[in-house]
Amino acid sequence: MRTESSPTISRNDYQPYPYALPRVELTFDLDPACTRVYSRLHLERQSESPEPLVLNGEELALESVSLDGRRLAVSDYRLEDGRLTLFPEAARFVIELVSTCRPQENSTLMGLYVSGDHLFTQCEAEGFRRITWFPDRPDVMARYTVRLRADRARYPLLLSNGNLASNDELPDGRHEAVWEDPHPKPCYLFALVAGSFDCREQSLDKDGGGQALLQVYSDRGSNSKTAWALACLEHAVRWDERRFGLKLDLDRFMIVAARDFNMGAMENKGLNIFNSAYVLADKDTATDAAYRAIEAVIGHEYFHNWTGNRVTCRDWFQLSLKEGLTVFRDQEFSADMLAQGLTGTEARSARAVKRIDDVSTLRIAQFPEDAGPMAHPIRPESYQEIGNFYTATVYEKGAEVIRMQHTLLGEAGFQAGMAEYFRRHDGQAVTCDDFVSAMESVYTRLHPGKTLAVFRRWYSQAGTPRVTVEVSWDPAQQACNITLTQRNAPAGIEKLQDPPTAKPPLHIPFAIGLLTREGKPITLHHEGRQSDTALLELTEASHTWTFTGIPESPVVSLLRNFSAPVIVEYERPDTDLALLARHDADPFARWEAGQALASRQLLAMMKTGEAPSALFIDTWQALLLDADITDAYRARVLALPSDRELLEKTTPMDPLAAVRACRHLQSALGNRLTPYWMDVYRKTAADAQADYSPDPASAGRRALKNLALSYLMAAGHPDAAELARMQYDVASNMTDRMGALSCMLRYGASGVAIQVLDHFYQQWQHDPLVMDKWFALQATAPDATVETVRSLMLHPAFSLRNPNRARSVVFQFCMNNLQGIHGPGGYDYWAEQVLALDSLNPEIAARLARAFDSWSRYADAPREGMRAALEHVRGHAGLSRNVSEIVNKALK
Ligand code: 0A1
Ligand code: ZN
Repeated sequence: MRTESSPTISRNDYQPYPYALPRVELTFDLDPACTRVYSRLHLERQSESPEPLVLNGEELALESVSLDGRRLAVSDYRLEDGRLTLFPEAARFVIELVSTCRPQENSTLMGLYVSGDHLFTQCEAEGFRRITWFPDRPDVMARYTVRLRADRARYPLLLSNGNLASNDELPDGRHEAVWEDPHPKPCYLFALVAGSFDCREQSLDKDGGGQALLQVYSDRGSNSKTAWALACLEHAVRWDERRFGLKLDLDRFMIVAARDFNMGAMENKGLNIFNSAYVLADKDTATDAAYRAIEAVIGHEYFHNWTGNRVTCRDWFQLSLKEGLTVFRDQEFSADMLAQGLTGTEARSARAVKRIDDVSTLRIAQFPEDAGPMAHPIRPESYQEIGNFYTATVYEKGAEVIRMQHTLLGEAGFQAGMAEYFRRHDGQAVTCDDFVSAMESVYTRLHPGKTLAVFRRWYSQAGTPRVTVEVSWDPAQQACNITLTQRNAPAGIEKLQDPPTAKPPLHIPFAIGLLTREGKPITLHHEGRQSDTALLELTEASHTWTFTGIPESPVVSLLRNFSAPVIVEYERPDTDLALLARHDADPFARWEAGQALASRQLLAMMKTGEAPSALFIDTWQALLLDADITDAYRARVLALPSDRELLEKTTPMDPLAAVRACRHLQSALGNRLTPYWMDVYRKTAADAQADYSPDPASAGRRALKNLALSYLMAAGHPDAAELARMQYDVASNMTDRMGALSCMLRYGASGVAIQVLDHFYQQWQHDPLVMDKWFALQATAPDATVETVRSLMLHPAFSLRNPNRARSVVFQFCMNNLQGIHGPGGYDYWAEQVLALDSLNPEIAARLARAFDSWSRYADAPREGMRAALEHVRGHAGLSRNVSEIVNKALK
């Protein structure tokens, strides 16, 4: 729907729906041009006296409405602004509706749409109203019976949620499948799929008895690429049984891969629909990172079956109830999969690799959001378009808020809290507060007198807290005092309030450790426990803790395992960071110290062109030579902060200087440590020809090899280009092929890169997911300009209608190519693409519109350029509600 000024919806305006809807019967006459939907809604009034019945609908043609079998006249109901209002008198009644929609014309990919030769649905958040008139809100839960009719030759497979009750022939070459879902659900979890697919399946013994059928459906001809997905699904089922005690409650669990999909995947009850990028993999087409991402997304959607589906959200302000919790669960699943079979330090560093990746994502995607015009608490207070609130804050910061509860309660306490949550709320639509109350009941039992009252503020306060640290050591007392002080500055629109809202302190679990000057851990006595790590609970503006029995002035290891989503401010010498980077027993904090040291080098380079210090080079050398760390972890600690991370640390933001500094430091490190990189490269490359396996150890080896190659290439080592070319030529898998090719594009001679790109194209042009990589490599190449991406968009394989393709070119250039987007014509290109996408797919357009959220933090020239581009988009007539909310907030 297009509107100039959209209404703002507020959390506090929530009103329960006045009707219960125990049963829904839907019949679909499926046809891509025009699908007819017959709907029977069994309604029961919840109040004493008559209430209007309001149903939502969008882009539908209404053919008839009946109430208890009596057809209504147009004067019996009201139809306006996407709302159909009826005035029933009875307390229980049945409404019958007939309406049509047009899947073929639906480029938004919300509701019922066509992708290739298939029909798919996407209903979260408010897509069901594009299928039929309905109370489209998550707190109305119903049992569904769904009858699907379609041409058998074109749509041999007809799927919906639940169990298949029958599948019969109809006249005229049509057939009909009837699906019954025994679980009541909100309509956002409804799904249907029609088409011709390959299927890979296996049956699984359910915990507690019985069997379940697990199925993965994909485009014809792609069955050889679904083995990993099915294996991941089985791992996810087993993991949820083992770690959370949560069992599969279905006889059949289906995953279907779609080429055209707005997001990663969707947790529809028993019938998950996935972006094919998170299903299809084989060694020739998918990288190690893609394998891990598939595992994470399959886990995520499967875990929603309990956290989201069995217990769902009362309203969309509670989105983080299901998303934050489910991201936390998928992060833990991935970490456990990485650490499988390992013990001790190795297991801890395997888990740390996942933690490092998650925290990097948080810092790149969520911290800027919290500092920008779209800042919102993990439970937003208001929105114009809910589609704009599937954000890093709701998802990733939401997961951090769940993780802090896990840290405060411990694994056993957290699991007890989860059990209590399901005991109280299974089958209900609830709030974030309900979740915290369940956790609090356990927390208070474990810690009499303590509550989560202060902790709850994480749900209502936006912004990233800053925690300042002061440390002193008292030689006479052999005591170390640590003071933590938190600052919660106004965020987003709060800044505009006069006076800005004062924000009370949060409950921050802050894990620390102390090391001797030789890098040995010091045992801490804290709250009756002895450990190398102490968990400080900061609940006031400032607090001081004293540790006794500390024989020397220690080096402090701060925010271990990133125990809270905060920014730490602490002045300390480089030598302390170097010591921590070499010796901290907490693998996350150890990585963090190295990154902090590298960031200082980069910032100094940006300011004064200073060369890297000997201390820094020595530290990297020590990390290269440390025999006790794994390849995967080594690849993380030796990598430099990205240009985007660096940019976030500078004021005003100077993108080109950030790019230059990163490149310069990488080449300096490559040069100074050449023999070591070469040694690492040769050792890790030795088994490149071994059979490919995506297991963590092999993937870690490949990550380290490709990192070594990038340092050698950056340094311009005389053999590097040849090594890259050879790696490309002999690669037995896509990780090595992409590693080599991206190095060539980034650091190599452009002639060679063009040749290899062409070879890559000839080899893979038939595979859309690989072609996405081919497009993305070019859109992110350092020398890519607006002309480069414009010509990529003229390629016959390019289409703005396919979100993956749009992401691989337009988004990659606008969001991941600092030189390109801030170069000539970049901002105009962005505005043009936002508008072009907005006329097709507002959800996707609004995501691109957010590329300039941080415009006001840039130096003068880029700032004014971005502002002008935002103004241009805002001035466009007929902007979608999605994009209009984003650009209006950006320009406030
Ligand atoms: N619930 C899904 C995310 C999702 C949201 C909206 C979509 O359509 C626009 C699709 C998926 C998840 O968290 O995986
Ligand atoms: Zn989710």
